Amino acid sequence: MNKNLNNVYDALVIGAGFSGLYQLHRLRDDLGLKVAVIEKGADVGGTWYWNRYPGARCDSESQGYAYFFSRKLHENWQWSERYPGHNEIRKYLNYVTDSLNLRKDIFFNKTVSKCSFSEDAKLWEIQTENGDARYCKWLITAVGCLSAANVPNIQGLSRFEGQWYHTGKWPHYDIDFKGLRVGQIGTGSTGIQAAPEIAKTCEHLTVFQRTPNYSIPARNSEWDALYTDWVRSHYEELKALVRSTPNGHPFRISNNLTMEVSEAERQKMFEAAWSDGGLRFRGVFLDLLTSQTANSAAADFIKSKIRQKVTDPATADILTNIDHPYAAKRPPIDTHYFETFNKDHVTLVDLQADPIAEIVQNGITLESGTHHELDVIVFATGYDAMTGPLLNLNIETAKASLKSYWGGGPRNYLGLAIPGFPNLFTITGPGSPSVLSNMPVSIEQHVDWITECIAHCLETGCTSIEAQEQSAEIWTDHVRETADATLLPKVKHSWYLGANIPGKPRVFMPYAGGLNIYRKICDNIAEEGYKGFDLISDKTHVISKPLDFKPSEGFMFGV
Ligand code: N01
Repeated sequence: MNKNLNNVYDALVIGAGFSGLYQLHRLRDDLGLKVAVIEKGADVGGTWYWNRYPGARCDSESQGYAYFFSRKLHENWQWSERYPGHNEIRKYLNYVTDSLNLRKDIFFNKTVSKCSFSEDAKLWEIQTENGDARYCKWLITAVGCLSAANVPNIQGLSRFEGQWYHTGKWPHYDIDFKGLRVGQIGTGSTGIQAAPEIAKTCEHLTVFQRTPNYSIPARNSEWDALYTDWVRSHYEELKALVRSTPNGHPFRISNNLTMEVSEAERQKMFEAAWSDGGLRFRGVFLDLLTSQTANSAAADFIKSKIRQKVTDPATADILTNIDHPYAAKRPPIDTHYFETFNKDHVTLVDLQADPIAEIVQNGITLESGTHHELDVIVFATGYDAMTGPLLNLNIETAKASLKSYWGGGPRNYLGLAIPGFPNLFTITGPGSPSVLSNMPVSIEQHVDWITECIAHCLETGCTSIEAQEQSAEIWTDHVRETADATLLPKVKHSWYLGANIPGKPRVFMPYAGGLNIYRKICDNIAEEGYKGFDLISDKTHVISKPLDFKPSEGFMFGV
């Protein structure tokens, strides 16, 4: 180790998105620690630094997609639309960065290549691809759940003579699609946002659909001055709301059960939710994700709406040939997605009927031999979600690597800490509500918990904290059982299960018990002296807190 005073830190944070920025602020400004952030990109933003594809916009509503730790930050910021666009989110994160003077403690353009723990020095060594190394006692990953882009291994891509892009690594300049024939692979939340925008300017758009998807109209609109004033002056109410809902969104999930209202009433309620638009649709009934009958009612309603929008019945058939429960895959929301297929220059290709055989110099050829000539291919093909960004850090100790420990799928305690990896915390790791919730709200909860945990260690002279193996076993079982109580694991082709990545263990990754319940569990564990963790003091006295809690005293599902 080539350590000197300059490259040894109390804490290092990897990633400068929503989580890394807030974690830096809390550890540096509240605990007074020497902290730095190591960031791959050239600026702050995390997910939003990379996701600049046409139509990139957050599906969470603006009034809830923000930090709530500071009234001042809240009151001095103004969103312009119901859903924040990617440019505006970057502007917001830059505003927060500058307001809190965070930039001076961020190293940009540095990709972490390895994190190794030295048992002797009790320090993490963080190496980057540039060849430098930094050391810290506390290591916090803030790498996001959806940052490892997945470009599928389709034969022939290297031969393609046009341009190709992945939505999650979009160039930082405008691409002019005028006069170009574009092929888009993927119809998840991203593809559903991108297709209508690309279709506005390209000569021809061909959408290659493997799995059709439900989507609810977003009904985006500009905020008027009255609403802006309302949001600014209702900071406490909004904060209390997002922190109390199971999904962290600024709306409540109804207590109504789908089949306990009459058919007429049910249709009226679906219609009202459809008109309202966005992820709120999921909240119209309590049991949409726990009852197949309830879910089928919602699914039938949405399919009938898609049919009304799409003029060609054969195209409508392909778009509505959906075999999974509504919202069991991440439910997209859209602006004129289905209507895009009514345009003469937009073609839908059903890959279930005719899969891609190969990519050739001038386009994509299907197994039937049908060929689509293309100038551009857009991969809206998602991510090696949740575990991918963490495994890419090559985290290891002398005894184990994270890759080997997670060989059978992620295993940790609260999604926050991993046995055998001391003083390491994973913000929004697998096993936490993360992608089933409004991310900034989940992020604040994690960062606050980690900060209080480190403060506790500093106050009590504890030099090392590590999740117990038994805690990880109980928590991992609880995450699985909670998901099994819903329709979520019924979708076999879902990235929640890792099914989109060849060879990835099929394990349901996010915690489906609801952010509000999860928050209580985490708080109780902290209040009881970090139950389920081993805390080791300077004198190597082990203060072990055996885990005896039963995590599932409640259950509520959040989107
Ligand atoms: O990725 P996805 P995404 N051949 O994995 C298809 C978040 N997000 O980028 O379903 C052909 O959902 C794949 O098909 P299938 C949100 O959490 C947030 O759209 O595997 N097709 C699918 O259609 C979201 O869930 C916002 O059969 C292939 C698509 O590509 C997450 O990001 C906005 C293929 C991938 O869909 C990921 O969404 C947008 C192949 N070889 C996204 N491989 C916000 O609001 C994959 N596909 C914050």
